[in-house]
Amino acid sequence: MKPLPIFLMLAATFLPTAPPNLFAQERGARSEEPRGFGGPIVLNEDDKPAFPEPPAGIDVKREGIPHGRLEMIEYDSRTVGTTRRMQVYTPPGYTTDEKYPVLYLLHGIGGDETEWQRFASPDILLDNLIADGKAVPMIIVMPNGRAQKNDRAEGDVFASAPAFANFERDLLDDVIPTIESRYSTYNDREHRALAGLSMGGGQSLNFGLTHLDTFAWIGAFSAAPNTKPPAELVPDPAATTEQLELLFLSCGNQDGLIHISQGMHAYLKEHDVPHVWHVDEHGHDATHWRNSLYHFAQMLFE
Ligand code: FER
Repeated sequence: MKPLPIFLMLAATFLPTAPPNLFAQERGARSEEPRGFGGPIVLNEDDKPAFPEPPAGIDVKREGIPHGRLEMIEYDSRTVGTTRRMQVYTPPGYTTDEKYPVLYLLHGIGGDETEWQRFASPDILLDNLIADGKAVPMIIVMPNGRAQKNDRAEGDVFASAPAFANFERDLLDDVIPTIESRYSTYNDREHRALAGLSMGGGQSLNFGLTHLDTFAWIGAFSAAPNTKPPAELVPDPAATTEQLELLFLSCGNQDGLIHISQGMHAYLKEHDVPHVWHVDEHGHDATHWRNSLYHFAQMLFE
């Protein structure tokens, strides 16, 4: 038997019941949402919601409103040396007569380019927000953040952590140029957002905060331990503040990884870097990620 990943051993120590099954999500079982891992959880005074709970049905398809389109595309990655896949949402009425901002939306350690689809239906969620005038029409790109030749979420998914770091070059050198050559996009930092869940949240902070020349809008939902130390990501708080349009940090108060987000929040607060700090009542789960996307998307590109 292979040795257990360290986090599973830790989780087994802290959790009263069996560790959450990361792969329950793989089977699309939304009802089996893990309630967080890693622990113990110590909450601080300002670990509070910045937004109310969203109404029910935020990503339920509505008839009688315009719908966007979701497509799977392929691109040649020079970084990985393979043909890779990503999903692209184009908003209702998408036309090459106009230009659109782009949100790059990253998945977690057990997922791939289809994972967001299992947690939230981002396409339907955006259709609904746009119909209600709550979000601007935007393109959403859901790439595969595991930049290695076999990028399937197979075997010990924690062994692929280095590939999540390699994705920085794939994103900057391959994914973004592909999107900007094939779609009608604005190609400047003010019109690019980077956000993700868990491992993808860590990637968004690691890549976004060190490439503010590329992204002005950054979101991390339940950022994972791949997040680099805050002082490394924000060595010059005044310069970061100057460039950022939005830095959005969210986490559930039942998520055993909350110390990662708390550490980032504490550093930003201490150094007066404006950011959204949203702690809700959820865990390391689909509801937290779906709701975070709902709140984050409404703040983008305004
Ligand atoms: C870890 C615990 C969790 C870790 C990554 C994760 C790299 C990611 C979880 C997810 O993406 O859901 O120790 O280390």
